Amino acid sequence: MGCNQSTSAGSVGRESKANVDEQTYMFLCKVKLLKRLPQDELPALAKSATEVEFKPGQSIIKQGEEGNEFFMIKKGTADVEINGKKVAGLKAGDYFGENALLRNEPRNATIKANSQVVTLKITRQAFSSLGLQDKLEFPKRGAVGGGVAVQAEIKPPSEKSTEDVQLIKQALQANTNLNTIANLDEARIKAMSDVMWKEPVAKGTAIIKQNDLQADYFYIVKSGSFSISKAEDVKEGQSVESAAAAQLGSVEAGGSFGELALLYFAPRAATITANVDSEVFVTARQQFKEILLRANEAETKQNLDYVGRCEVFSAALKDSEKKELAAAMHEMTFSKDETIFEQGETGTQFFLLVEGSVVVLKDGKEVASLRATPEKAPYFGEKALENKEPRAATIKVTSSRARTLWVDKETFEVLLGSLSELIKRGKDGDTVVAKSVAPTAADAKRFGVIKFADLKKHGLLGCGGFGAVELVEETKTGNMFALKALSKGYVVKSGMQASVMSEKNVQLMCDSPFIVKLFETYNSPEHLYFLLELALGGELYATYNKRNMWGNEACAKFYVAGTVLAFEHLHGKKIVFRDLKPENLLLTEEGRVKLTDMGLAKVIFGKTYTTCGTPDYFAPELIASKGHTHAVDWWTLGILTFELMSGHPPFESATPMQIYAKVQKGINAVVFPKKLKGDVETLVKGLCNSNPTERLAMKKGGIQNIKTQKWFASFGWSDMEGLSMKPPYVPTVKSKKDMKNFSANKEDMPPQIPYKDPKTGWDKDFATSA
Ligand code: ISQ
Repeated sequence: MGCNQSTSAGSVGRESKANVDEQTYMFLCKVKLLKRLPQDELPALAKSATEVEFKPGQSIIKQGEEGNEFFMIKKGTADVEINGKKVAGLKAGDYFGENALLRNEPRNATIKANSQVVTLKITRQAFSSLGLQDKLEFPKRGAVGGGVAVQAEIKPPSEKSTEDVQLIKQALQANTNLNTIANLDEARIKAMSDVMWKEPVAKGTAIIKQNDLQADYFYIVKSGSFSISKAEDVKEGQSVESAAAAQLGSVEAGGSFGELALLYFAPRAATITANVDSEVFVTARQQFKEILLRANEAETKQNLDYVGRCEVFSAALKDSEKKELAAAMHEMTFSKDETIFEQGETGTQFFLLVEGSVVVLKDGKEVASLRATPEKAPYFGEKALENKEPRAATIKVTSSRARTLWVDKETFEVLLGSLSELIKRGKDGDTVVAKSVAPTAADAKRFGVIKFADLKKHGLLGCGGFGAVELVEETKTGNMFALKALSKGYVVKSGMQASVMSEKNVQLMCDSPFIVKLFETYNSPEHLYFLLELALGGELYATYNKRNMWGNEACAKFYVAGTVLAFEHLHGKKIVFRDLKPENLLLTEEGRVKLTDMGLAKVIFGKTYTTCGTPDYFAPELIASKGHTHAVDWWTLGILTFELMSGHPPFESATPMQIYAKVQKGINAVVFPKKLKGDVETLVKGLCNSNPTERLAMKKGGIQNIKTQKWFASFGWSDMEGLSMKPPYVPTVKSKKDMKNFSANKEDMPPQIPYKDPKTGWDKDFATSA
């Protein structure tokens, strides 16, 4: 019978022994969190439930208070109140507070009985004394935006009456989601209105289908009406959180839908069907992105102007080269008395001073002073574009603020070639200046040849994303690996061909103890395979959930530091990772951490534009489609730090759009839990600066700015780098075939779609071995 019959602190109401009946068990079967448990665990859990009664008007839980109890309503009704306002009603079969079974977290709503309410209560203590935390399986949070679906068809704009233009304008302004992802000024509204075309939709037509991969359009209803429905619309036993997220209803003339598709490619979240013969105005994602990028063009034009103000560039570079350079230059700002660099340092950056003034100091003596003017952008550090000599002088800011644009030697030479050759050639010369070739997978050091036929499968380690990961043994050597298989049919259907090829190329470039190594790739008629370094300690996300490691500072420091070193390696090769989250960190059997999944990683010089990543970890510039740089990774590091220390990401919300709205408000609007006060808050805020150029590691000092943070004050970075630091947690791994730290759920497996070769040759260079 139940193991916890006493009223625990914080719980109010009259409590009695639970009547462990079929009904309790049936209730538990519907709870989302508990669906992650093996079903045979539920009867024991049902037995631990206690019945608690509440009088009308009594609060069952209170917003802001931390609790360790989960409730299901057996009889009666209750109100859900957020900030004193009723937002929903609950009845028998509904439940709330399931997260309290896992961890302390402030309740996000008050639940108040509005009649005599009988609840069933389960405490965290009961839950964990049954060992259930360990048995829960947590689905990974999926990344979005990776694929490039077949280019959406764009139709010519339709003629629009004054009323149509007005309707479009009002619809765009009224769509709060759209205004979250873009600053819709008059010019952008007009641009969107100009490109939209009209389409009739016959009664009963589903214009958007839930889970549809063809998700490229945004619609405004000109006439008629549409209803919204979701397949997983579970009414009975629905949690408060999912009820709030469902937002089902209808859209009438002047309304709009499908705005998430304007941001990135992701399957549709609901089905939208015409109730009557209707008409819509339509625009495609490509068109929207182009409109947003016009603001970026203005920035590039401004940079081009600055490049033109620099004597050396205006004499040496052709117009096309100046443009290319302007697009690749990054901004860095300094305040008075700061040094931009110091005599004797070795530096790789060349600077243009575009605002403010500086002095040049040699051996402590001022030898020159430089000032940016509308005609002239002084430059310094040009030797860094030639060789890695120590800086010949110190540059110190004398104005209250100085703004610079910088570029490094590698970027410069990959884009344009050697500066001295370009100077020799001059802007009007016609000798060809060779560009240096960016490092590619072809230059990568390989780790020996492993044949597919020599691999023996031992079991499933995981599934999800695009395929399954199996534990395999190279029979000749007894060496163990992880073999990831992707269904070629699914890759093609979801437009992932280019990103899968890039995943392989990028990962082959990596050789770091903090990144899962790629040993071989294979290509079979139905699958592409990645043969990966094995990490039997499990995924960090699952480990944190099972062991409730959230908030453990020693662990967080160790894993965040490992990620910093992984990023140092990647960024050194100009690779931006773009999908940091605890799901993409694995533990080795020793407890060391390794970054995995290069599905969204990419080599970039300058900026890149595809909005992708995992919504909880999206940086503001990704949401605003402004173009992004390596700075997005430092943002995600701040989110990771926050999540590991608190148990949830800072902008967590029920829907992606709600996350984006919070991200746009910024990190300073986030209430930091007590555990995150002080040095860790400073680190998170230094990383999650809304301005990408202001993030720690993007500023002067680079990654060292993170390593020297107070939060890392007593952290042995060289021990960490040298792998001699003792890991704070060592997973149990009994043998080289022990898969107990993994729990693969076959339901998460993506559909295996039969492959029909499109004969484009997209996969011909995939395999490194047969
Ligand atoms: C390495 N070891 C275990 C599991 C894995 C899953 C994905 C990628 C690499 C892995």
